[in-house]
Amino acid sequence: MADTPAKREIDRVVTDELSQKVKKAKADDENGGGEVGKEPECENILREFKTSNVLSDSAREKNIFIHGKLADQEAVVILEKTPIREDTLAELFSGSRLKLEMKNDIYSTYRLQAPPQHNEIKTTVVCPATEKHIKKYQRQESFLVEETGEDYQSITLPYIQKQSFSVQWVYNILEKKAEADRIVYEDPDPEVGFVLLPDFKWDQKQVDDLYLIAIVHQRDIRSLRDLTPEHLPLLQNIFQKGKEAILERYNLPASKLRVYLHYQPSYYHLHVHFTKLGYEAPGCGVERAHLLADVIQNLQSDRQYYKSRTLYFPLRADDGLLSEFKETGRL
Ligand code: M7G
Repeated sequence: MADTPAKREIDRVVTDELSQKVKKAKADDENGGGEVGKEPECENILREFKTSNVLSDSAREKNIFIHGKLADQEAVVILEKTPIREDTLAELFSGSRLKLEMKNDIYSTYRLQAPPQHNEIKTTVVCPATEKHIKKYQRQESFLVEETGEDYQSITLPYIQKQSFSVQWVYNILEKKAEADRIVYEDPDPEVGFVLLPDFKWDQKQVDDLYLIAIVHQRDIRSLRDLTPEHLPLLQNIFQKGKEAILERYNLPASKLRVYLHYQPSYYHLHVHFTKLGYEAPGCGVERAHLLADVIQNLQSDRQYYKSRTLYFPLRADDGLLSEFKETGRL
């Protein structure tokens, strides 16, 4: 990809936008207080965005995934309407314009035009986006795959060694080259240490959809399949300190958290998801999420658990790994 001034500007703005968000003050209750509108304004790089096609959208989730071009580079833009927060209601009621749609007896419907600060759309930009990113966000049928320990060695491992997403963004976080001001907690120990920070799916405006990830400092653990009892101190450390940090920062006790790993993950550098219980985060279903508490117990009771057990996971219709499973007659 040519390193043009336009590309450098997009890289700079995208990186800044992802990393410059002001560190959120401790939320004072479960609904989340927090700072709003303190992010620095930046140039509107999306003015130049040229839509190619809509990859998927959802009226219920109020989001849309768009494929297009930004300064001649492939890009994916994700737009998502954010939840209405209780602490904004007073301003919303007093500061909005109201247009009557219809009135009938005791019923009336309106279109409320909120003041700009209460009318934000969470926007994620992936640029330059690879073919794999475009596929990741495209609506697709899924198929459940059954992977034995041998299948992992002979099919999955060779595939992910040549085909997986870059984890440069992970290294940027670990090396404080990006998102350093968003870190909620860090244990710098090279063996059992990790960085805990908001997942970029979470706008941090309300605790109701809390989503953080703990990224381990060790760089050679790809996924669940690499875990052995030697990793128990690491996993227990993430579990314990992650829960403490979330209680401290967001006033959310462990009994309100869903702490899990994905199999298959999108990014093969071990990380743990912390989401609020009750929030249906994408990928929290039983076919993909493995509770960290279960992972720890499984390794305690069987050293070979994740080497030998058959694991099940969904793959999308156009996933290259699915083709490999089909070609070897495993599906
Ligand atoms: P995963 O289980 O590998 O895959 O999780 P998934 O994306 O299919 O769930 C990786 C997690 O990292 C996801 O929850 C992503 O939303 C999150 N994530 C991905 N990127 C590229 C970033 C990033 O640049 N910054 C942050 N903070 N989170 C990210």
